[in-house]
Amino acid sequence: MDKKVAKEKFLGVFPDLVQELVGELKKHGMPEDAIQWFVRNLEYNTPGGKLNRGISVVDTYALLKGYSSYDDLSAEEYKKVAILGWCIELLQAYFLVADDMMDKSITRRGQPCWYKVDGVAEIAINDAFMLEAVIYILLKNHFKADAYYVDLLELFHEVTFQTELGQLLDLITAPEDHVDLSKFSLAKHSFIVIYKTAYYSFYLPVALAMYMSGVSGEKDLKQAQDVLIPLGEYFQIQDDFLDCFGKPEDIGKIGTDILDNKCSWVVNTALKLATPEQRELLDNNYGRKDATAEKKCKDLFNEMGIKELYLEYEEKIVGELKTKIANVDESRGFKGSVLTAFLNKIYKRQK
Ligand code: GPP
Ligand code: MG
Ligand code: MG
Ligand code: MG
Repeated sequence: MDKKVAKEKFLGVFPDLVQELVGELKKHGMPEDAIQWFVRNLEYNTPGGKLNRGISVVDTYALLKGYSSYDDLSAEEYKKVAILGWCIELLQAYFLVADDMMDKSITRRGQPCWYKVDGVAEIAINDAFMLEAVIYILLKNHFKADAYYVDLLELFHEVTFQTELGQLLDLITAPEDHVDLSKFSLAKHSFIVIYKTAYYSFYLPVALAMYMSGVSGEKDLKQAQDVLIPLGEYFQIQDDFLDCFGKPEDIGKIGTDILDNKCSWVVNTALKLATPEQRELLDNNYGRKDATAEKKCKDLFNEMGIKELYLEYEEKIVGELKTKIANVDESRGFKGSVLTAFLNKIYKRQK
């Protein structure tokens, strides 16, 4: 399926869900201005991203069912699996609205962060809660009669909690106003990115598709998790690497991790190898809101060969992931190709 066509089809489901949720507010007798606010919250924060997570629920489901194209799914079946995809996009919207307030960010997806929009401010906190709450309304409306309904609920709750654990550690490890590199380590980096990103971005879409397709025994969920969690960690390490070494015209943003005192893979790798002099340079220049200090850190990272270490890491992790995928036991209907599809999407990505 062509990527653009897949996205268009997925986006085509969203207006129906907005209408369905508006119906829920009407049942409660909410006045028109409140309904309009809610619709604006949904539309501003949910469909504007790449939608990779949501679309991969549909793609994974089709692969597990042995369908060769979306045309093999009935309209009803497509809508149902797409709703699971939209539930991840709602979860992501909820996280990002809240995260932007915690991080005091200015823009997101090329527009002002929701809390920065005129008249929104702290109401964004309630809006974030509502983005989360409607996940469970959609699940109830569309999956209550299915045997795996409780599995879906438990999965969303568990993954949400894991993401919150990652967010907590992220926030207390790199406070904005206080640089303390002794709080950083590659082990802490690994914990943060696995909890903050890998569970909801990589494991969740596949696990949802597995429940809906019925290929969801404990052993198979574990096989998926054993690849998708390290794969999600690899994805975030790429993100950290590109923040420092990627070209803005490729990555579509200007990296700010050094200026922002981020506990990124790049600085952690440098800290592990730094001589006392190099460490002092980092202590004095990392996380300062200052372009000259940022340049000194970048020059040091180049001098220390962080780029080469990244390429070494990449070959090593990809080799390990390929071996794990090759050893997947497909006897119960799970397919290694689901995992290969994810790996191929990110290997050597420049953006
Ligand atoms: C974004 O990370 C934050 C999350 C994915 C999780 C937020 C979790 C909550 C429980 C609110 P980031 O701040 O490192 O990335 P970005 O640069 O996109 O803001
Ligand atoms: Mg943020
Ligand atoms: Mg954050
Ligand atoms: Mg980043």
